Amino acid sequence: MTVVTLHPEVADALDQGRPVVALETAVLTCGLPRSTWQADHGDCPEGIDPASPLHLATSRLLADTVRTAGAVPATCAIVDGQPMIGLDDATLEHLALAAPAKAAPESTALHCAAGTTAGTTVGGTLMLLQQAASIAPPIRWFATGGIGGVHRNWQDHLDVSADLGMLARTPVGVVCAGAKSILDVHATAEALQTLGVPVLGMDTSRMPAFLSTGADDAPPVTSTEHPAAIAQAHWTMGGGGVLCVQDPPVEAALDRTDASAWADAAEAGVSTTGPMRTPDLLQAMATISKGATLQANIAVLVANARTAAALARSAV
Ligand code: PSU
Ligand code: MN
Repeated sequence: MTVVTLHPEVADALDQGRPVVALETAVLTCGLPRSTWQADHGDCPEGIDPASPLHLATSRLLADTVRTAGAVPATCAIVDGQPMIGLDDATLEHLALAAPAKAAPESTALHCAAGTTAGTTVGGTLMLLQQAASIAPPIRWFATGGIGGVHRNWQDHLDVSADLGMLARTPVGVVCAGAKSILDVHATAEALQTLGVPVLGMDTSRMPAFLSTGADDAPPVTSTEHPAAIAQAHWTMGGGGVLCVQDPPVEAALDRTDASAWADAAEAGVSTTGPMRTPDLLQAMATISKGATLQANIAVLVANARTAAALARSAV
């Protein structure tokens, strides 16, 4: 039977009741470029090693951010068929060099059976966390950039991320900047409500738009300063995931009009269906915006990792 491997540092932290934050790796294997930071993208984001491939440098930065914020990073992936929670740097590099693949809820078991290597999506990461909770104290906090959701034009072609279903049934708090702007944000908010996922706004009462702040017509969220207490109550009542949303940091947020024009252009130019749809849309936005979406995406990932660490600390 495939049993998830907990890195000893993560296992010790959980046993001792210290804060742990889970990180996904589909953003590493599929969501970010494999080239180094390019000068024509503008200034290299702070903390990114300009000599390393951007996807690897970002994953390292996220783990460092969690550590600096006082929690233990639990980076998740399927490595040569083995589900792992907590990766050392050599394993992270192995993952970064492997062929791009993502392990989502519908494909995680397939990667395990085939012995392949893949980054876990939000939904895939939640599967690993769920299994880990049967062998160790549960990991309750998890950071990503923007979750998957209901794609635009769902009326013509139904494409809904398996992140949503997995989120609904896994008692973990996911910190994000809403759903990715390449999606139908209103439809995603409705789906979250249908699935019974509380959406808690941190310093915002509107669903953030991933790389820009939530618009006036963005779906309202429950504005709260105490997401950890609400999450705990939700879990005590048998609830599943809780979505904690925050706007991108002010200095990094994209102009809303630009961001929405880039998302529209990406949607119009990408015809991919299936699991590579989201990565292709993100890549198209990065190209069209000459790297501006990459700058913002990295800033959002870092800010969310920091907030998840603060929540994990407040909860222990
Ligand atoms: N957040 C980012 N970039 C990403 C993702 C999240 O800033 O690439 C990934 C997450 O792993 C998320 C996935 O689970 O995109 C959604 O993909 P799909 O729509 O195929 O479910
Ligand atoms: Mn899909």
